[in-house]
Amino acid sequence: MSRLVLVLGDQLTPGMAALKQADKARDVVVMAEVAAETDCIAHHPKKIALIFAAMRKFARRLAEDGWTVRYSQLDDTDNAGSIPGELLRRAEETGASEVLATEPGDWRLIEALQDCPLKVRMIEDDRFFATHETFEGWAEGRKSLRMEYFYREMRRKTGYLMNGDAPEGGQWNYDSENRKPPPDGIDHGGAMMFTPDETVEEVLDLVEARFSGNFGELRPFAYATDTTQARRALTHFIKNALPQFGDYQDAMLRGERHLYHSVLSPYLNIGLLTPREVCDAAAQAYAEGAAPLNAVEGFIRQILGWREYVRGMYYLQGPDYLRRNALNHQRKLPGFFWGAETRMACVAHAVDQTREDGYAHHIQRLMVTGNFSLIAGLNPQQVHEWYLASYVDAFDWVMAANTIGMTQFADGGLVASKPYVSSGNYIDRMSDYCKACHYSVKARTGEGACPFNLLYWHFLNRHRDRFENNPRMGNMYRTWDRMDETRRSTVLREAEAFLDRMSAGKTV
Ligand code: FAD
Ligand code: DLZ
Ligand code: SF4
Repeated sequence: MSRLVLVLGDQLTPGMAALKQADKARDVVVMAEVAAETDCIAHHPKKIALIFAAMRKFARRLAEDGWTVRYSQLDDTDNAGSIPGELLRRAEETGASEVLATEPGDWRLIEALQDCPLKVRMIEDDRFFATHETFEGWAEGRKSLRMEYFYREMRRKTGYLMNGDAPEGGQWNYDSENRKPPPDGIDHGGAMMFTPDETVEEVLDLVEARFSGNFGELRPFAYATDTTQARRALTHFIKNALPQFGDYQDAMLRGERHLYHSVLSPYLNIGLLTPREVCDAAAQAYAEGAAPLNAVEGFIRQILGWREYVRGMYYLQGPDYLRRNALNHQRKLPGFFWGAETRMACVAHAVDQTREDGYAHHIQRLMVTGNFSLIAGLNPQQVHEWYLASYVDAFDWVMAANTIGMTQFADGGLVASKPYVSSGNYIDRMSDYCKACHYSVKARTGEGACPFNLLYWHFLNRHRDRFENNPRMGNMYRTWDRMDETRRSTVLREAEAFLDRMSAGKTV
């Protein structure tokens, strides 16, 4: 009897684990655009378009490759509306009673498949360098689960940038060379973009009709939607941006949406590219002398280190991780995250770019919106949902440790050894935002003082019990304690006033 082979919208890789175990001659591939996935959160329209267009092209590719594919479009009249519903419908049609599924990247969907009345065999997703067993083995018995140690083990395991047992160049990490402020000009036009083809145009019309109320602009749409295009984007990045990736990794510029970042996360996360081919391409550029070590090590660390680590943490920590709120932050997300006016140029710029592209680079996510959310005490679950809804590359498995852990410290310090908080100084050093801001980054208090300056101290003060003995934060508390009493109380009073105005919906 035939079996059903489930391929989800972020599993668009020819050698997916479930496909590997299936029999092309008798099994039936099921792919479905369903309301339960589009509506579980108000996704950015570009994300829905990217996924549907890439799904449709991937289904065609599988069919050309000899697979029997049953594909449901969102507006098909008999669409059952959910992944388990579609599996049941296809099981009735084909007489299949068993499903092969590659493990989804989201506890919600894992649980939905476990509850499905059909027999579902879930197979681990093997597109990653580290299996669940590898990660669990690494984590077992450790007091600290820091990424850096995991990354070193992955370097040894894969051999990337290794000379026998030693790291290439003698160091594991070249970040000290990677914190240059933004350059005056950029000699790179950004990531490769693509003109929509017929399939993409059809999907854009569907998404426009159904999802134009969601936060985010649909057009112009220029993401790659198949592997051929994604590989061109990879080659373009390796040649044009990778050599500078390290130097300006932390920089932010108003006129430069991508700087030297790759914009490959959407393709990696839905399966158009594999992490191995991306790391291979970077390592090869280094071997050929086309990119320096600080750039290639920095880039490979993002994928072999961070990406694998956040995935490992997601499965290791289980579904409850998403509900953590160690700092008990309860403030509601202000309207300017959804596009209402704000006078903070850095936040306005990150949010505008996110609305337009469904993309912002790492430092914008970490040190602008993430940092602001943390120092303002926003509720981490609402913050997580904002990122999940707003980015084309957002999936639960990759976000949880970044939002709940890295940026909001809501896991109490599992991922980050100290909270990623900064005053306006850091943003001023690494960007050109402050030059165009209503607020003054130099002003610590008073009319026009940068809100990051006020909230930074407010955060440290309100969480003193938790952080003052953290060895990496002692200096911050010593600086705070050295300020005179009047200044400290002014900072706290002005920070409170700012938060009150923000929560009352006033333009801040
Ligand atoms: P580059 O800077 O070119 O980096 C190369 C690749 O490394 C990325 O494509 C990505 O696959 C990987 N990578 C880099 N940093 C991380 C990281 N911290 N965690 C996991 N992978 C990483 N990444 C997502 O893929 N999806 C998300 O939903 C997401 N949400 C985030 C939310 C917050 C609050 C923060 C701080 C980070 C988040 N990241 C997320 C990680 C990172 O910001 C993005 O991967 C990166 O900005 C994608 O752009 P890029 O492809 O140009 O990355
Ligand atoms: C994100 C997404 C969306 C918007 N729509 C679909 C869909 O209609 N069908 C589908 O198979 N997958 C979709 N996805 C991706 C899933 O939500 C994703 O597989 C899970 O969140 C697990 O990562
Ligand atoms: Fe952001 Fe403050 Fe700089 Fe304005 S002055 S851009 S709010 S850091």
